[in-house]
This record gives sequence, structure tokens and C-alpha cells, in this order.
Amino acid sequence: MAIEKIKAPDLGGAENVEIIEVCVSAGDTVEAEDSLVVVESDKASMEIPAPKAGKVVAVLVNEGDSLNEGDVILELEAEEGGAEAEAPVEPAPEVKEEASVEETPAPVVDPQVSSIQSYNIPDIGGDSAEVIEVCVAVGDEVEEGDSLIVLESDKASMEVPSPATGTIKAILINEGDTASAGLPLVEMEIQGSGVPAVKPEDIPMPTPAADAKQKITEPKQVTEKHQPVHGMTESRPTGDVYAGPSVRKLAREIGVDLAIVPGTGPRGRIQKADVKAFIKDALANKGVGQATVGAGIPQVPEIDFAQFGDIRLEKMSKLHKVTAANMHRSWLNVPHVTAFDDVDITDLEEFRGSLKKEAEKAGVKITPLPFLLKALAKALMAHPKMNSSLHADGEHLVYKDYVHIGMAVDTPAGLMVPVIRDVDKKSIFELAAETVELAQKAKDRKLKPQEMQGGTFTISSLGAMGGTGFTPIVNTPEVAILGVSKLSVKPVWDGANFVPKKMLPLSLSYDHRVVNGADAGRFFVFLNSILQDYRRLAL
Ligand code: CAO
Repeated sequence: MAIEKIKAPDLGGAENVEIIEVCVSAGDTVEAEDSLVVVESDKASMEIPAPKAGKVVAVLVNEGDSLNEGDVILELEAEEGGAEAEAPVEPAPEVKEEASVEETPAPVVDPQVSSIQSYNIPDIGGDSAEVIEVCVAVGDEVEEGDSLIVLESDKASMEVPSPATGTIKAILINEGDTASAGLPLVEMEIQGSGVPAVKPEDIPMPTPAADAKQKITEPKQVTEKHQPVHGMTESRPTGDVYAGPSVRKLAREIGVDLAIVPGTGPRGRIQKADVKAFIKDALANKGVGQATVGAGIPQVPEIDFAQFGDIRLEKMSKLHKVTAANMHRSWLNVPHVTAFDDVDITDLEEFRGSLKKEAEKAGVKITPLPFLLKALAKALMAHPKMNSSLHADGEHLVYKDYVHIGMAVDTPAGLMVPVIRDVDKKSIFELAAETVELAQKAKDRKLKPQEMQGGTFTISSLGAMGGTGFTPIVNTPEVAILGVSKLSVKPVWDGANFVPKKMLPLSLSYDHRVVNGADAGRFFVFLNSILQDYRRLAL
């Protein structure tokens, strides 16, 4: 039997596309069309199928390699008379000439005038694909290049970017619809003279190839993904579930929500094995004799509430569902302990008050939050365990030499946690400006994924609302979170008299696998000593 070298097909003209999964090993028998490797760019992923049936003799590429057209992927002992795929490889979606967008002479626009433009599905390099996600809502302001929908076929998933900057006026397609080139997609209000920046048929379609080009100059940043908890979440914009098309398909077929499946692949990518392990776990837990084993989680019985009175059903938003899943995961996985303290911030409040005019001049509003952030950064640097994470192997702690603090923000769509980077290096005024900016972006749903990643600790402030204390849930893989409640004036005994003091209730929840009570106690005392006497920040 002949041994054939199976080469990479045309990847749409792109070079150095990353291999994110090698689906076969030497000795495997493959059928024509079975996936050999998966390549991926920032916007799309594509499986390269076997051109014919046979036995894999040697795999010549690895995960993480860059692939170019003509590179040998593997050696295959082809079955005699074995079925051949109709086409040697799944054709890469056609790369549209993006130049057509740029080359269109820019119309003279009057920025005061707006117009409604309709846009259709562009050429998606095949007959049709399923709409697996609609990423925008009516009223959303989108920028050119923001994702409108995500499409998925058997072999590829891809995002359709907005062709222009404007406001979504109507969405003409739904999740689950079958999309094909030319079908109506959205209507947008475009600011300008009424001439669209790009013609509808010019919507540039990202392809693995097109994105791979981008990747050469802008390598994807490798960042840890945080699991949002306690009602906080990263918004999961389009495709934020990091998985290839075949994994998505498998998950859909067996009804698994990928948002709650932990990925063990490179950069946390979810692989088929992860989905299977997840199912296995779920099945193992279900029906376990709780009296003897104790590991199973008893199901909450389903109740027909309508028998007690009128009810109405309201669909939970995607953000809400992701938040719920992540809170549940953290609550089940992390042994939580919460410590409470009331801190005397009378002096700090006086200092804050004295900065009011200066702050106004600098164009910022100063709440207690930036002071808390700054004090936290100092405390985290002095107590690095509180800024660490438990390694996935369960045998190491990962210490981080940076202090990036996530801030829970209440938004109409749900809770989000933008991350303020390098808090230790920023001034109070800078932190005040950044918290306002990030909170606004969160409320406008304008946060970019990287603005919600990389946090080392989280602060959740309910101080403006009220309450005397709460137990925040750790934002795994971080190991601690600070909850802030409402400041109140309380009588404090100074040794001779009761004097009125402004007391701030704080609650510190921590992961008891990593942080001992004594670690947390020392950290809390250190933090509170700064808040009580802000001059200590300079020590
Ligand atoms: N005690 C008393 N008053 C407080 C306070 C506290 N602990 N913290 C803030 N305030 C005051 C502020 O000084 C401000 O007062 P003025 O308007 O008189 O100056 C007012 O409350 C409103 O503050 P704010 O909410 O605009 O600003 P902030 O910096 O305190 O918080 C942000 C910003 C984004 C954290 C907040 O807007 C928010 O979204 N909080 C909700 C977070 C949340 O939901 N957490 C729970 C998540 S887990 O379920």
C-alpha cells in the first residue's frame, strides 16, 4: 500500500496559521473527511479533513505549529479502493478582497445627517451555515469590525463583522436560522450623508486565512481567563467560548453548555475530551448514593408554580446564564471563608473631602473606591499569596508580580468585572478616572474581552446601595475578594469616651485551599491599617 504525504491545502492565501488541535495520532485509522488538524485565527477556525481513508503512519505537525499551504501534515497509508473525499480538502472560505472596502473612494459625508442602511450576509465560502449566536441587540452601537453574528458549519465557525460604525436598528436573522450569502442581516443607522461607508455586498468576511495574516503582526495575547462569580462575569462576547467547530457541534448534539465546561487545551481551549470528561463527571455525580458517598449534589425538585397562582416566564440573558454557571462552579469548587471588619475611615473621609476641589479641577469624581484600590494594591504586594492562584496541577501556587484588580459593576445587562491594570502604579486621580471610564464602558457593553481578563483580586462595592455586610464569592482562579458595604457613623470607645467615627464595613472572602485564616487575618489588618491612617501608604 502506498504511503502518501498529506499536505495542507490552500488556506485562503494566508501564511503561518496556527494549529490549535491535532485530531489524530500515528496508528489511527481515518475515514475520508475525518478531521486531521484544526487551525484557528482570532475570528475563525477551520478543520482540515483527510482527503481519503487510510491509516496514519506518522503525524508531522504539533499543536502550536504554524501551518502554510503545502506543508506536510502527516503520512497516510491510503486504503486501496478507499473512499476519497469529493474535494481534496474542505475549501477555505473565500477571502474577500478587503481592498475593495478601502479602495472605494470615500464619499463626502455630512456627519450631521444619518441614514438607515441594510446589510446582507456576505459570501461565507459555502452554501449555508447555522447562526449560533447573535452578538448585538437593537439599539447597540457597533464599530466597524465588531462581530454581528457567529456562523457555524460542520467544519468551520466564523464571525461576521459589522461593515460600518453605527447603531443597530433591526436584526433580520435569529439564532438557529440557516444563513447563506445574500440573506438580510441587519439594518443600521449610519452617521453621514446617507452614503454607506461600504456597500452591503462589500462586508468583509473574516476567514482563517484573513485573520492569520493579521496574526503575524498582532500575535494573540495569551491571558488567563477568569471565571466570573458572585453575579459577576466577563461578558462572553462572540465566540468567547474557546472551542473549535467540531467540539461545538458535539456539545450541541449532547446538549452541553460549553460556557460551563473547563477547557484543558492550549490557552484553556475546550477540547472533545473536556466535553466527554464533563459528561462523565455529571453522570457519575447523578444518582450517587448520597447517604454513603456524599459527593452527589441532590437535584432541586421541579415544581409547577402555576398550581399556586399566576406565573410568567422570562428568558434569562446569556450574561445572566454564564454568571449563574460560573458562580455555581466557584461556589462548589472553592472552600470559602469570609472575615468581617469595620474600619475607621474618619480621617480618610476628611482627606477625600479636602480633595474635592482639586478633583473637580482634574475632571474626576472621587469616591472611596480609588482609595480602597490603592490600599488593596499595597496590601497585595505585601501579602503576595492573596494575589496568587492555585495551579491547575493542585501542587503549585502561581505568584503574580502584577496587581490587576477586578471591579464588580452592576449593569442593566448583568454584572461585569472590568479589570484595572497595575493598580499599584497609578495615582488616586488616575484610578478615579479609570473606574468611572470602565464602569461606563461596562454599562454601555463596550468592554473588550481583554479589559475583563487578567485580574488578580476583585473588589465588589455595594457601599452606595447599603447593607452592613455580605459574603462575596471568590472570583476563581483568584483566591480572594473584598466586599465593601455602606459607611455609617458609629460610636467608638476611645478609652475615655464614645466618639463618633465613620466606620466602613468590609468583608474578605478567601479560598481556604490557598489562604489560611492567619494569612487572611494579617492581610486584613495590614489593609485596614492603611485605610485607617492613609499616611501608611507611603511606608
Ligand atoms: N459607603 C457609603 N457611600 C459610598 C460608599 C460606601 N462604601 N461607596 C461609595 N459611596 C458613595 C459615593 O461616594 C457616591 O456618593 P456621592 O455621589 O455623594 O459622591 C455614591 O455612593 C455613588 O457612588 P458610585 O456607585 O457612583 O461610585 P463608586 O466608586 O462607589 O462605585 C461602581 C463604582 C462601578 C463599583 C458602582 O457604580 C457599582 O456598579 N457598584 C455595584 C457593584 C456590585 O453590584 N457589586 C456586587 C457584585 S456581586 O453580586
